[in-house]
Amino acid sequence: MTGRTVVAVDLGAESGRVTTVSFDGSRFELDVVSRFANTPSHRQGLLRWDIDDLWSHISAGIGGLAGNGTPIDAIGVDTWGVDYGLLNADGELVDAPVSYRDGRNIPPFEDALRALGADRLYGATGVQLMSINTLFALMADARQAPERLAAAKTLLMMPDVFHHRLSGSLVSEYTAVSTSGAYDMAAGRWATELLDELGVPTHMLPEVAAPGTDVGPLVGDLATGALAGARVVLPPGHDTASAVVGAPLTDPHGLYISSGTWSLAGVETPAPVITELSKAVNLTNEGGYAGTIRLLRNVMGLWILQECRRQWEREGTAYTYPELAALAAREPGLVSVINPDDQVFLQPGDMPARIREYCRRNGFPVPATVGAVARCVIDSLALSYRVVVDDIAAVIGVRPPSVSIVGGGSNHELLSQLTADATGLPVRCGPVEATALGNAAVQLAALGEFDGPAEIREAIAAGTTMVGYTPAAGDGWDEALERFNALRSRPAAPE
Ligand code: LFR
Repeated sequence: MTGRTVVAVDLGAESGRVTTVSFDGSRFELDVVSRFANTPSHRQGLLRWDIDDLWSHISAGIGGLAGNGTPIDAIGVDTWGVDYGLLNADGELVDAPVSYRDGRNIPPFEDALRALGADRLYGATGVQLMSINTLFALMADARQAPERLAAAKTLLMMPDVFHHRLSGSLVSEYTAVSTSGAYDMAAGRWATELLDELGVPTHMLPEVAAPGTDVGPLVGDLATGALAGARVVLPPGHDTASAVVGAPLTDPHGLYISSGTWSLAGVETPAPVITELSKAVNLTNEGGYAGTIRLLRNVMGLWILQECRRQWEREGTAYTYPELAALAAREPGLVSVINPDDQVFLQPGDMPARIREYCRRNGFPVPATVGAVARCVIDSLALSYRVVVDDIAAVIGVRPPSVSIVGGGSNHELLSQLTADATGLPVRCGPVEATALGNAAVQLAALGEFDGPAEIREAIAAGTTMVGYTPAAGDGWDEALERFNALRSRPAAPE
C-alpha cells in the first residue's frame, strides 16, 4: 500500500467543494472538507463571478488541512467551462470575470455566424456552436471593453485562475481551453486566424498544458504543515472532462451523461471527429484526458429545473428536488415538450413562465401545475438524450449500447428511468462524485498511482454501487421525438 492523499477542488456554476481523496492502492476515500455557494452577481453592468469570495472559501478549505496528520501530496482545481480571467502584468485580475450566462455574448455570436458562417466557425475549431463559448465573450470584450484586453498580459481559463493563486503558474490546462471555441482541436493550437478575423487580440493567449502536468509546489501562506510538500497538479480542468474520467465506462462506445446544471452527453473518441455530419448536428469535440476527445452535445440540463425551483421559492414554496420529482412522476408523460437548448432558457429568470409561454407559442397544452412543469422539463431532457444517441450513432457509425450517468443528476430516479425509456438503452447511474474522483485520479496518475484511464475507471467502478435502469416497453417516445425534432428545427423565438 502506498497511500496518497490529494485535494480535488471542484467549482460548479452553482456551488463549490473542496474534497480530500485518499487512495490506498485499491480504494478511494472521499471527504468533503468544505462546500460553498457560487453565485454570480451584477456589477458594472455585467453578471460577474466573485473570484475573491471563491478563493477565500478554497483557501480556507485547503488551509484547514495543514494541521492534519495526513500529508497532502497534490492539489488540483476543476471548474465549469468557457469562462476566463484576464491577468495584468502583475498577475492580478484586470477585473471580475464575466459569467457565460450574461446576455452580452448573443450579439457577437449572431454577428460571427453572419460574417463567417457556421462552416468556418465549426471547421476552425470542431467545437459546438453556442453563444456561451469563450470566443464570443472575447468578441464582446473587444467591442465593449477593449481596455480589458489591452490591460491583459495573460488569459487563464477559470481553473487556472486558481492554479495561478496556488502555484504562480501561468499556463492554461488543455481540457478547459478546449471549451473555448477559440482553439483548433484538430491542429492542437489556438485558432489565431479565426480570432484575427473576428477582431480579437491574441497577445494574451497562454501556453496550453496537458492534464496531469505538475506546475510547481504550493506556494504562499498555505504551504505549511501537512501542506508543505504539496504539488499543484493540473487535473482535467474542465469539470466535465474530470467527470468523464470518473465515469466507469466499460464499453468503448458507451454513452456518458455528466448530469448537473448542464447535461453533457457523448462518447469518448481517440481523435476529433469533424465532419459534415458532426457539424450539421452540432456535436462538440472537447479535449479529454490522455489524448482522448469528448465527442458530445451540451444539453441545457437540470439548470431549467433549478431555475424553476428558485422561482417557486420566490413565490413562496421551497420544493426539494425529490418533491419535484415525485410531483412530476404523478403527471402523465410527454404531454408538452420543450427544446431545452432554446436560447430563451439560458438566462436566469422566471423559468416556469417561460416554459408556459413556450408551450403556448408552440401549440402544446400549457403545463398548469408545478408537477406538470417539472414533468415537461424531465421528459424533454430524456428526449434530448435520445437525440444525442441517434446523432452519435449517425456520426461515428456505432450506436452506443449503454448509458452511464454520473454527477449530481445521477440520483434523479425519474430522469434516469425516462432516459432508459427514451433511448431504449440500459442505464447505469453513479458515481455522484465522478468529477472529484476524476480530478483526483488524474493527479494520482501523475504521482504514479495509475497507468491511464482504464485502470482509473476499474478502481472507480470497484468502489461504486451503481444503480441500473432497464428500458420499459412504452409507447409515445417515437411520436414525441417527432414533435421534439420539429421544435429543434424551428428558428429560436424572438426575445
Ligand atoms: C458543466 C459545464 C459544461 C459547460 C458549461 C458552461 O459544468 O462545464 O461542460 O459547457 O458548464 O461552462
